[in-house]
Amino acid sequence: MSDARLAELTRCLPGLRLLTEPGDLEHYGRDWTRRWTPSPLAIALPASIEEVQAIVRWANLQHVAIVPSGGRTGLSGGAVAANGELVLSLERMNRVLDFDAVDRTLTVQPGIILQAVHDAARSHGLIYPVDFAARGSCSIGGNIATNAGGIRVIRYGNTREWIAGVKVITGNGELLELNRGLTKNSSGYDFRQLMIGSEGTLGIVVEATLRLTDPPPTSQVMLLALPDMDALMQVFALFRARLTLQAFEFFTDRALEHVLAHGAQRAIEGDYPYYVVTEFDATDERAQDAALAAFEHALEQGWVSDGVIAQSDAQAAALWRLREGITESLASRRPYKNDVSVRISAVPAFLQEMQALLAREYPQIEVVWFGHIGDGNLHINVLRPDDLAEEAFIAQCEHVTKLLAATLQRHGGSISAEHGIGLVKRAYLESTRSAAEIALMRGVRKVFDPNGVLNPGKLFADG
Ligand code: 2HG
Ligand code: ZN
Repeated sequence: MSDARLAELTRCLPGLRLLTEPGDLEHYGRDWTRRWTPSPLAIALPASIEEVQAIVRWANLQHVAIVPSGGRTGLSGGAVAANGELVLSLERMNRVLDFDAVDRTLTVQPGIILQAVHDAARSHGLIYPVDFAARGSCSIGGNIATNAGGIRVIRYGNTREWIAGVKVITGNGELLELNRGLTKNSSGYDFRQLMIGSEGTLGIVVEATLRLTDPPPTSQVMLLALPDMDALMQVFALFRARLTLQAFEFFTDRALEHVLAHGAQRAIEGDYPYYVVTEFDATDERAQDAALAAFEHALEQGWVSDGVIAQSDAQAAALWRLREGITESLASRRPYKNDVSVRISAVPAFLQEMQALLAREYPQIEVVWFGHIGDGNLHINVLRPDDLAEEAFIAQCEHVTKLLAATLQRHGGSISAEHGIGLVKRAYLESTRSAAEIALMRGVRKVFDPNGVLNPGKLFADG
């Protein structure tokens, strides 16, 4: 190990697992954005809170930046290490530490994969309700760092709602035990909530206590084909009024083409421009009849052109795949992504303006939309044409993002709904947060991380 800083780290922590092979640097230095060339100094894989703490203290003394790292499924570059940082991977700290049946909490290490959290909760007859397609590879620490949302937000809210306590190591190397699982705690600033969504810039999550809840009643999954965009919010209002929704997701015909080409099964014959996958409580016959009645009403009104209801778990999974498989089906194209939100009531007006903007600004470019329309959250994936160079493509997308940010600002929306700001959306933070807010955010960062060792350059340019 030729680097003197790494030699010092090994001297402080002789048992620490450190990786410096080029393959490892590349693997751990990037996330799903694939836009930056990974170039970390090394990868540290601590196995305990004490090791994390010692690494942060070392980083302060040696002036080394740390990139906290979970499953690296992020889409905003929050876990990218492209500037000689030390990647602090929490993947070895991946155990369930405790289940408390009275508190209904599960205490876990940060590197645990979301799917393993789901399985552990289920093994106790409960659920951890935050869920999304990356469940098999994302980690709970990363979910907390980005306040991850997903497909059940409409029913259960974001990650924020489910964190009863966190232990973090601040940029100073201090261990904070925040909220300790309390349901009620009116004792001043809630630093737990401040940590959630801070993208690794205030502290490193080293343990989390998750709230669990009862499993939802039996549900049904429906796929609907819609004739136009206006119908989308009509169907949403109707279904929300008549049914108890667990999810309400939409995608376009272009998105469907990609998932089908990627191996998913077609569920509705014919071509329609928009589709909805919805899941709702269907406890008894009355609830199922209500769903059919809602569907028929939507058909009569002309808001829905066709639909299927899953008759088995396998069919429900196949319908879900049409929505959840979209990101993976596009991944090889390395799309430029926008992840925006407005209040639900502002969706129709925003969609109209956004549609016009995208049609005008991307005339020759394929744009795929989908998302959590019931939360006012849209994902826009822009695909680079083969004959357009990467740099020119990104420049064009950045230009459109600026216009989109201005449109969002007019509608009171956000440039990042659930993926975080990271590196990708850093330049647009001002469209969502006021100058006064950003100044305070920087001030808070200084308090928790005075030397700026935690994920510098993410969220906002340091300085
Ligand atoms: C989803 O909703 C994820 O599937 C990914 O947030 C969205 O790939 C995307 O743009
Ligand atoms: Zn999403």
